[in-house]
Amino acid sequence: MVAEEQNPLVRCEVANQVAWITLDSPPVNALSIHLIDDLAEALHSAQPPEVRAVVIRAVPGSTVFSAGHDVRELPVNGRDPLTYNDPLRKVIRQIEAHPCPVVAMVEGSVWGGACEVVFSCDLVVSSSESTFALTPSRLGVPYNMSGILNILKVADMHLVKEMLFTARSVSAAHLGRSGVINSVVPPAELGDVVASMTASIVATSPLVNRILKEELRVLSNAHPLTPEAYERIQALRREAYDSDDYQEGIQAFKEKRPPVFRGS
Ligand code: YXS
Repeated sequence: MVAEEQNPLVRCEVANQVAWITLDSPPVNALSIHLIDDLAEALHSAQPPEVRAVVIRAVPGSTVFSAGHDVRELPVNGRDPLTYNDPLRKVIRQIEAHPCPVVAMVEGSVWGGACEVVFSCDLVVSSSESTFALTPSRLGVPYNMSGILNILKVADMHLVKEMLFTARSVSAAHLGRSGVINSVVPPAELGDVVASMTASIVATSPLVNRILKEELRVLSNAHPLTPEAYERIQALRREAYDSDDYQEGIQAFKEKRPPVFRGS
């Protein structure tokens, strides 16, 4: 719930059956529990029939779309940092289950879990000046299975491995050429391109869009996974979040210094 006494970190305005949801948590839209609660509330309020399309954006002119998971809220006591009920996981599932097409309108740089939020939207329109970085290996974080699957749904394996293993920023143009981003446009055209796309969505059947979106979600998640395979991946992830590298990654971030990983 958006608490009355707190300034909501997310705004939602509806016009012409399009819900414009703006992340507004300076300085970097870190995906904190508070921001995600407000984003969840905004998504919950933006429903048919008043709404037929949703846009998630940052404040116009932002240099950072979102810095990803709030590092200050990552556990450092041997607990899995990205479990089913982690706020980031919850809001990504909410975007995937939303009955309307959700468009990510990206300006500024996108980091870590915020890349997955963007990639989990149904369509992505990005400023040509934007960059995207997947940073688990720079923080020592064992990204979770659903998150990795969501990234693999939109990007080829070599691109995913490049982004994960290097933690380097990749340009919107590169992701556009790779089919990860639907449209890469000059910053000045971003608003018009998104408005045109959402107007086309609004003009189609909301019933068919809702059904097709859920059909695509179910089909894209249809992966047979044996209990043994699940347990093996969980054991690997535990090896990471129980490691000194995990502690070092988060401590280095907090101390604003490069991490020194020792692989244990
Ligand atoms: O020092 P103050 O108090 O002013 O705070 C600084 C930063 O510490 C803070 N901040 C964050 N706080 C929590 N969580 C974050 N993710 C985060 N990012 C930044 O914001 C204040 C301004 O940051 P500063 O001075 O660095 O601003 P800048 O404009 O020079 O640089 C902006 C960024 C976003 C390029 C830079 O802050 C940055 O590289 N942030 C970390 C991006 C990142 O690695 N995100 C991944 C988070 S972890 C996550 O999403 C997943 C769990 S995973 O790791 O698996 O991908």
